[in-house]
Amino acid sequence: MEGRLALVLGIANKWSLAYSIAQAFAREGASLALTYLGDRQRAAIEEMAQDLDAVAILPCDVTKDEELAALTESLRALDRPIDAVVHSLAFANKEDLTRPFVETSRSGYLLAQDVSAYSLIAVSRAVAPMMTRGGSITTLTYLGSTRVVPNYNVMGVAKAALEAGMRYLASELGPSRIRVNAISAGPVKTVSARAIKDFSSILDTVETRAPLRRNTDPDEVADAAVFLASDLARGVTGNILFVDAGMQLMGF
Ligand code: IMJ
Repeated sequence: MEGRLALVLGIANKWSLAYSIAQAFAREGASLALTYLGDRQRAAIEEMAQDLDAVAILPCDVTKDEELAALTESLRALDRPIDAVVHSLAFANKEDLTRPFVETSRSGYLLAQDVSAYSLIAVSRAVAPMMTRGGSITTLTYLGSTRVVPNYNVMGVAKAALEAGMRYLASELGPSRIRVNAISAGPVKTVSARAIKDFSSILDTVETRAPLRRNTDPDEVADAAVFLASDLARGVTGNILFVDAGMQLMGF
């Protein structure tokens, strides 16, 4: 990844998958641009950005068109092509991940779709003009898009939309030599996952049942992200790469 520039969205703290991914890109020689949500997170990621030798730390609330427009301008000002984009962000209201799915409110549904699915389209549009030598866009998804996972609820519907959006973007951006893929990661104990009821029992189940008999390591997800962004994956677009110790295979 020497000489390449990667934009990583979604680092909230040092447990974020986006942080593991940024570290792997840095290890492989890429330059990094990072985005954060709100002033509180700027302080939180500043130190990580320094360790990563990031060339830019930019604000980006993906629900705000003005911030996306400002992101485009800040990236344009870097005056160098962007080669890789990693979209690693999602949000749903806590109550929509705990109460029965049938109780999902219209506003909760729209919020989950806006942050977790529409944002891939909006970010792609914002950065594509700088991807002048082609490149790759990678998003993070989860099995709950296609299978029912207890409590995943409105996020499952958002991930289904995210994956479909990924395929349409892959089709449309392919002629510009931009590949678009998703990584479907197994459960990882991030801060956003820790908030989830019975998460430890989900991790225990994976350890017992997954073909590799263990959970997913964030570094495995990060290495897969480097692969997808690299020339090694030059023929891969519109794909979902499962990095989940094989859990996705199991029917029983
Ligand atoms: C999330 C909810 C329910 C079950 C879950 C998860 N399982 C896994 C996750 C089994 C692995 C984590 N995941 C894949 C997510 O996409 C999480 C998204 C998320 C988490 C929160 C928690 C705090 C909050 N809103 C959230 N929005 C999205 O307030």
